[in-house]
Amino acid sequence: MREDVIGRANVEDTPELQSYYEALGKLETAALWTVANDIEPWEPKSASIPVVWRYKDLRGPVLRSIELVSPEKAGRRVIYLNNPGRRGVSAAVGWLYSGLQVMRPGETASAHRHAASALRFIMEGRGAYTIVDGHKMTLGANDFVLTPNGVWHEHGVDARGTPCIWQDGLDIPFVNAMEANFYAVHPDLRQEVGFPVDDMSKTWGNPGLAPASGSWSKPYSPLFKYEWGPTYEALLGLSKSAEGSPFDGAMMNYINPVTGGPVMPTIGAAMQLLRAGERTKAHRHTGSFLYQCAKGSGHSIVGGVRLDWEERDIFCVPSWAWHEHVNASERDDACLFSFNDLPVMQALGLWREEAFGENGGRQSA
Ligand code: 1HN
Repeated sequence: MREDVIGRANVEDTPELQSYYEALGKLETAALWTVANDIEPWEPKSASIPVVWRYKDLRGPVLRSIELVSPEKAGRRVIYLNNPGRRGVSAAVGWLYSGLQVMRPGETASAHRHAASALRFIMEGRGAYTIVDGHKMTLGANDFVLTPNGVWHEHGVDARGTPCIWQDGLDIPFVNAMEANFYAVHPDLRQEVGFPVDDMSKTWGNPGLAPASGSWSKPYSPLFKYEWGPTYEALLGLSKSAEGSPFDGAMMNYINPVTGGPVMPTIGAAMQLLRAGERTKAHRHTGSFLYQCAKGSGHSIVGGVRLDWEERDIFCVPSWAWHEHVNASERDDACLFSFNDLPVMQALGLWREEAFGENGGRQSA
């Protein structure tokens, strides 16, 4: 990028200016032209780096934490994903946090709530449950569950279960950046279960149907849990009956059944199926994505970096990075779970998307 483009800051350093800048600094001020080109880039320049976190490398260390700390002492037993460009804000990509939480049979974590919104995507184990606002839900592999902002929640694993690992996703770096985070521990450390187990799935999780007498006006989805079985069936149906997206294959958004919109005000989520041999076109958009491979294997090219993935691997797509996905198998489909900050981008008028080849086919700067 040329620095001398008209309208861009291009002031040479002189000793006189240096002492002027120092004098301004003493007044807690600075000259805009010294930072203008950085704070006003031509297009988004993500500090996040494309990363793949491989489960075969992470699973051992995550299970090892069981021997080293208890959920009581640690608060929660989580190994979080650190993007090298975002260590300062503990983000896995952009303003999104993620970690792998592990619980042993019989363990519980105390109830709490926070202003940040959270989700879980179950990776392995039997017997996990979560209680969200008095609603208890059983959790199995590839189930997706919400703990929306401000809502009491706690997790555990039945004594007859197996060690369970799930991916947590939160907008905590974003909420911290907004300087709006609150955290509270439940006064009783646990909540009463106030409803039949899995009642929200039975009430709100019926395709094409909504309860005639039910009403829901909270800003998040009443369907707290999205099970893998019906999700995969829906993707298979879509993949056979429609072309889907050239950039994402057969992709379904998890939605709030009341509004048709995203599951939570700040976080959206989706599951996509890449058919055997499918290779998508490249595009880029504002907003950050974290993916987890729920089924199959393949690779994605993100910002010019090839990220190979297989089941349970997690990878990120930073804002405005070109990306495309490839299902390596000629026989089996591959499924990618993802969550993102698109609801924020859209609500704030910051959403932009570009297909590769548009705009003169430029590669990302
Ligand atoms: C949290 O509340 C959970 O509820 C997991 O299990 C991870 C990371 C940062 C802040 C709060 C949980 C979290 C978290």
